[in-house]
Amino acid sequence: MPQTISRFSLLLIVPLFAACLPDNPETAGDSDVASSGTTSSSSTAPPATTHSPETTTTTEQTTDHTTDQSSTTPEPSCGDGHVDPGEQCDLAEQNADNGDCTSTCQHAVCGDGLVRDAPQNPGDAESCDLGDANDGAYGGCTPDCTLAPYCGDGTIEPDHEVCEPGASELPCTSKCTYAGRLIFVTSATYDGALQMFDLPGMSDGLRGADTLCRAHAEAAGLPHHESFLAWLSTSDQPAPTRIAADLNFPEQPLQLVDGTLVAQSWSHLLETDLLHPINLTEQAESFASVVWTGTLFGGSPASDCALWTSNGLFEAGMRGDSEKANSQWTEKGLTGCNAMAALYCIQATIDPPPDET
Ligand SMILES: [Ca+2]
Ligand SMILES: [Ca+2]
Ligand SMILES: [Ca+2]
Repeated sequence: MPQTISRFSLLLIVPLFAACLPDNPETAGDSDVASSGTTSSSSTAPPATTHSPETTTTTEQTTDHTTDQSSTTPEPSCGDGHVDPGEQCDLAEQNADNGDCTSTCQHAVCGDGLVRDAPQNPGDAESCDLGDANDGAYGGCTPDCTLAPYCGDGTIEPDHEVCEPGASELPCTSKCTYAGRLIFVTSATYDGALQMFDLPGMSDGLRGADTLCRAHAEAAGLPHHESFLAWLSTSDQPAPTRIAADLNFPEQPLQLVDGTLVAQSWSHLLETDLLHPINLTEQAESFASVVWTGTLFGGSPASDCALWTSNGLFEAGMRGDSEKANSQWTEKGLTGCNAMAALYCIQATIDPPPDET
């Protein structure tokens, strides 16, 4: 009987104990939060934070020490006076692009694009070096690094020069052209009415023709384009007289825009046949054309299409021929003013000629 009681009392105690268990999960939860909070607090503890800067300081000191060691053993380099791998030479401070050893520590050679001076060994010196372009073309450099033909070498290269400074009869410029005035035949043709009514106060077509010449010269980029005058006469204004009034250096030759000589001087233009027909335009293109001149060979006035104001069939004008070097360059014959013809244009102002040497 007593044992039975004791079992019964145990059965009562277990449910009572179990009744207390629902509180345990809450307790465990509080414990986790408290534990987590404790972990966080310990990770931000002052000792760890204090330790980090000490570690960094130690690393910096080590790095400084390593740098000091490397500066005492320099890396091989171009300019240190020793021929190192990848270098053909090294003359230290004497390395130079015009020297025997280049600034990149390579032997100076013809074809490297650098001009070697070689003052100690003139035979090794180069006059030029255009690298891959050492092809001997005019004005350039030969495969041996000597100068190709150029203006100033004393020899006239006909494909590129009409004269050489100091080696020609007439003064020659530094561009190997004569220091002459330009003359061209216009690349366009006009009828005999050359008057421009938008030019105020004009009583004849001469000024209109001059304006056309200047427009052609300017469009072609010719120097002193504003000074060009038309080789054109009226009965009271012969071309030689009105043009000569504006000429500077009249003793200089006349030449086509490519440098070809036409006349040795202004006076020769009036007195003798041309050295070459005036058959190049302002754009240096050949042009075979009749040309309004109103001027006989020698400079006297001829028929002028009513002062170059008429394009009438029954008015007449004197014309020349751009393919002729004899008197027909200006005096080929009369034709009706309704015909089309070009103009000869002469540069009045030229640069001073170079001193003869
Ligand atoms: Ca070196
Ligand atoms: Ca060279
Ligand atoms: Ca030459």
